[in-house]
Amino acid sequence: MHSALVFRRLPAMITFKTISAKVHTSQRISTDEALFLFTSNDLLAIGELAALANKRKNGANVYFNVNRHINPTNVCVNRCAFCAFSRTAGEEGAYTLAIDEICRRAREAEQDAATEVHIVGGLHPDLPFEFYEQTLQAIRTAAPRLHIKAFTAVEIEYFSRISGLTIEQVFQRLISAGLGSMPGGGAEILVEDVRQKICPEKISGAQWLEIIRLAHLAGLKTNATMLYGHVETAADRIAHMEMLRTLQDETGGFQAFIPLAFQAENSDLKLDLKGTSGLDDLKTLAIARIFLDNFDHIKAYWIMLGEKIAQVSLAFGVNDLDGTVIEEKIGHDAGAQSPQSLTKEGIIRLISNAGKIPVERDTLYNPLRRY
Ligand code: V47
Ligand code: SF4
Repeated sequence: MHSALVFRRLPAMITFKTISAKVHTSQRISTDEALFLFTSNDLLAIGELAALANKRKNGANVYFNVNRHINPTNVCVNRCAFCAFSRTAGEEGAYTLAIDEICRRAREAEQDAATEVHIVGGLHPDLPFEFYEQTLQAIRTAAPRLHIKAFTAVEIEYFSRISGLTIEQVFQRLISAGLGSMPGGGAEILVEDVRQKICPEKISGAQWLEIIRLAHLAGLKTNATMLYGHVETAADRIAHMEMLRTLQDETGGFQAFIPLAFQAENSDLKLDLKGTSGLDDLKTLAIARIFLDNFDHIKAYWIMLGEKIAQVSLAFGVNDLDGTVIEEKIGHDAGAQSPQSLTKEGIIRLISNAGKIPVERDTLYNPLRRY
């Protein structure tokens, strides 16, 4: 009997040993294998594999930069359920910074030896596209040595809607005004039914990916984040990472992958959610390092993780600790217990006490100084 049944190939059995063999020989692991790792509680074994994958790419180097976050406005028409930072126009606590104030903060950062400003904000119902364009131009004049990393894919899509420009034209205008690269926010979980629960007003996962693809084609490097620890499953996290891995195969435009641990306070999701555990944080970072074989950098964002987990993560495949940040609002409005900024010396200490080499980098990962 020559039926298809007889000759069908049975799926290979997934064991930790088969995954380990793949990582040791630099082979890509499958989504099923990543799911297997999420169901394992052998954190140290997963961490060891992630550390190996990281060592091959980055040796003992751990990167950080000296940067400052500026959030021009917290007024946002989306009001995502997980976001404690945003306000409706006119609500108590709503603010919008004048361009002069944004420039003052950028100038101050440059004087304090920052190399980057990281600018993201809400989707304001009244500000025109020119406000954002002029903001970039004004920063470039006020603090010409700073690299401007600004605007998520969500903001870019909004700029296109409010200006009538295509996404490509928005990029051209912003790059001409001084945009140097983009952060990785707004990705949340790219799976649609999760988005419907946590951010129904936000652009779809497919739109996020398409705008990032166009950013990469326009020559901008970006990061990619993943907001985890709310209503999503392990399978959703893997589907999210799989979409990023596929796009990275196509464009090569992603620099770092940044899992963002959900902070539950003051958000509309808080009632039945507590946020993440240290074990989940480390496992997620380690699996990301193993699964995203085409990403050079896995970043532990100490603001959401706390300094201690961020430091321990350096033994679990992480090779980037973000930067000094200076004034963080998004995580702290949602109850993050970390400090609002770290000094450069503080970051260097975290890294060298973990037995790694602190490397100050610029936004595009050119090393500036090893400590
Ligand atoms: O997109 C919002 C997240 C992001 C909460 O690219 C929350 O270098 C946790 O993207 N709990 C903005 N997270 C921050 C961001 C980022 C941060 C640092 C570095 C980079 C980079 C990017 O913050 C949002 C959203 O996913 N967020 N609310 C919350 N309650
Ligand atoms: Fe607005 Fe961004 Fe907060 Fe969503 S996460 S409400 S888009 S500021």
